[in-house]
Amino acid sequence: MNQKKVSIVGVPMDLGQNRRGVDMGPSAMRYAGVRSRIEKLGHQVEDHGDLHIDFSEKKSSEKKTNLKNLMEVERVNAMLAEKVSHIVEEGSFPLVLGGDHSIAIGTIAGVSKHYENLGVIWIDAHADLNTEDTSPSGNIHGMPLAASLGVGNESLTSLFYPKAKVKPENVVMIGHRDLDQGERELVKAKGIKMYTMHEIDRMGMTKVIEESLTYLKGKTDGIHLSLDLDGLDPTDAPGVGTPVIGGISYREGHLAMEMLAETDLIVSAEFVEVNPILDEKNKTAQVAVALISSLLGDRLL
Ligand code: 6HN
Ligand code: MN
Ligand code: MN
Ligand code: MN
Repeated sequence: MNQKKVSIVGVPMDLGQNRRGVDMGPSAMRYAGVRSRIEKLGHQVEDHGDLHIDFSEKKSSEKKTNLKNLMEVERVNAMLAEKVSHIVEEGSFPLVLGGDHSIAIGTIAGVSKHYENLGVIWIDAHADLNTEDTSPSGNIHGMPLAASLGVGNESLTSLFYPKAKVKPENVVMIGHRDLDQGERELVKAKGIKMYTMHEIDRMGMTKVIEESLTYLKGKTDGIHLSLDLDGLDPTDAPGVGTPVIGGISYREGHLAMEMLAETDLIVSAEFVEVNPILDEKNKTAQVAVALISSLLGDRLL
């Protein structure tokens, strides 16, 4: 893989969901050696540190909505979008460490500003396609993909700039096994390409990634990877707030990252939902760092 400039941004966000501890995700991945692993690959790394989150705002938002902590989630995502956009402008690769998945709204907003047709590969147990009307929880981490497609509350859909950030035909979803009814309907209505665990079981990860890249190649001018660690099986990634059995194995995840690295189409990535309080000896953060390393070109030989 070509040498890159890689810019790390930590987002210790835990207001997009109910379980405390995911705010420590960026520290856990730093502790697991994310920077040195990337530097060993020959890339030049700059760590921008963590964005500031105002945890005191978590009580209730002043805007009348059932979206939990909307104001602070919105504020942090706007800051993140600005930061990520700046990193792209500098010609560096944004690597965002979460934090809960609500931060994908900001990452994608920042990257998509620079791409006419940004592709998104969304690896997750969940679809994150809820809106305030369909959400069973009011948790914004269940909504970032919908928001990026321009569906849902306007504070989220028009963040950073007032337009949908990605087109449904430029999205591929992988690893799903827990969908809410409204999410199923949105996947069908928008015709979004989705490889659930069923397809991974039947086709194997190799074919899933090959097909995904063929699908996105040509019509996209760059691909963002949004990887929720709960996409992996809880035996390999136990430190997540919403685990679902029957997920992607570490080996399959590792293979997927290596195949994405080979294409050189990935322009940005985020690794989210690592929760050290729920983890076993930082295992999930170590898995995340191993996947990051593979995505950025790590090979044995
Ligand atoms: N995640 N679909 C559920 C909800 O509350 O909307 C779970 C979402 C989980 C989101 O893991 O990023
Ligand atoms: Mn998830
Ligand atoms: Mn998610
Ligand atoms: Mn390997």
